[in-house]
Parts: sequence; structure tokens; C-alpha cells
Amino acid sequence: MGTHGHARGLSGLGPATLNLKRPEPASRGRFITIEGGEGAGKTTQVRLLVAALERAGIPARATREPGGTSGGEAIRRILLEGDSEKWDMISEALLLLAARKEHVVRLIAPSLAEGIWVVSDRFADSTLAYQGYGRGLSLEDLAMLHRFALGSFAPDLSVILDVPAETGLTRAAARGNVGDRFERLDRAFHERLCQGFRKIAADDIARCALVDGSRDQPTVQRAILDVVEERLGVSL
Ligand code: ATM
Repeated sequence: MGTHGHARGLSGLGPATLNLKRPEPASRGRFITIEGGEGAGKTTQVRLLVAALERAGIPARATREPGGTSGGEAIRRILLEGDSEKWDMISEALLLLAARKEHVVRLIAPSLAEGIWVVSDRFADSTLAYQGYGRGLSLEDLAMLHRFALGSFAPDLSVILDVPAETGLTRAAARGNVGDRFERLDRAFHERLCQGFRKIAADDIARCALVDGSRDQPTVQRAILDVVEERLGVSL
């Protein structure tokens, strides 16, 4: 007659018996990067995407590279000021990787673990494009550095804004934004950069989406939202 019900003690009582639900593990946030050359409109599009995610009830934060943490922002300052030959290419790559490691460990990974989506203005594809295709460092060496610093950590989605070098430079000049070390590099560099970003997108179609960034801002924004909806299964 059920006399030994008690003897089984609490160990026999699973959550179902107690009518308690185990807390749902907080779902991991997604990591989206927006990439592209000069004047591609990344910064505006990062802001618009974060606003759209939040409107859809998805907690999201914007960040940037190099930067995003106090150490990363300090590295940004020393990298961007001065003339374009100020840093040895390898030193430059190592500084960027140091900033990225700080960014991932202190801001990106903890945010994702809390369920917050992170949208970054530039990430690892910028290193492949600028230091690899642009400056000529070996892509294998850069991939090796990435593995050393970050293992297999990668964005869930990278939107690469494709803007012809000429258009991008004209836009950057119109913003009065020709002051930093990278923007003073020559036209051929920016052409290599543009081709490099296209190649990166073509080489990793599962992660990357190439979006024509030469169109007006609302059209580019809608195209980015469509890609995020389609790839990450949300409605924006
Ligand atoms: P923004 O201007 O997009 O904030 O980027 C800062 C510069 O840092 C950018 N050049 N410009 N102008 C590109 C450069 N950069 C690299 O060269 N490699 C990288 O890995 C990253 C993240 C940025």
C-alpha cells in the first residue's frame, strides 16, 4: 500500500515528481561581425542592426575592433596614430591579435554566455584583408596566429560590405576621415583590400555573406537584416 514511499527519500523525487521545472539553460547569444574596407558604412550598419535586434526583443550590444575593452582601445590609439610605416607589419598583427584576445575573453564570450548578441565593427576578417591581402603577410601565418590566440572561436555570421575601393575612398574623404595611418595607404592597397574581402567571403560561404554596400543606407540595412533572418533564424 505504498508504505515505503518515504523510505525512498528525496533522492527518488525527480523534478517531475516535485512539479518543478529545471531552469532552461540561457540560450547562447550570437556573434555577428560587419566587415569591409574604407567608407563601406560599417559603423552605421552596426548601430542599425543592434537597434533592430533590440526592437525584436533580442538583447544585443555593439562593439568594435581594434577596441571594445580598455586594453583594446589603448592598442587602437597606438596603432592608428602616426605614419603608415610606424609599425613593423608583424608587430602590427601581434598588437591586433592582443587586442582581439582581450576583446573575446573580457567582452564577447561573457556576453554570448549571458545570451546577449554581439555585433562587432570589424574582427578577424579585417586582419586577413589588411595585414594579409593588403600588406602581404602570409595568410597561413595569420591563421596560425588566430588559432594560437583564439582556438576555433569564430563569428556565427560575418557580413562583408562590398564597396569598390574608389567609392569607399570617396565616401571616407567626404567624411573628412582621411587622417589615420590606414587611410593614408595608397589606392593599390585599397584595391587589394577590396579583392581580399571578396575572396574571404567566397572562401567561407557558410559563415560569410557578401552584401553590396554601394547602395543607399536603408537598402543596405534591409539586405543585412534579411541575411541575419535567413542565417540565424530570427525575424527582424
Ligand atoms: P575603422 O576605421 O573601421 O575603425 O578601423 C580602424 C583601422 O584598423 C582600419 N583602417 N582604417 N581606416 C583597419 C585597421 N584594422 C586592421 O588593419 N586590421 C584589423 O584586424 C582591424 C580589426 C583593423
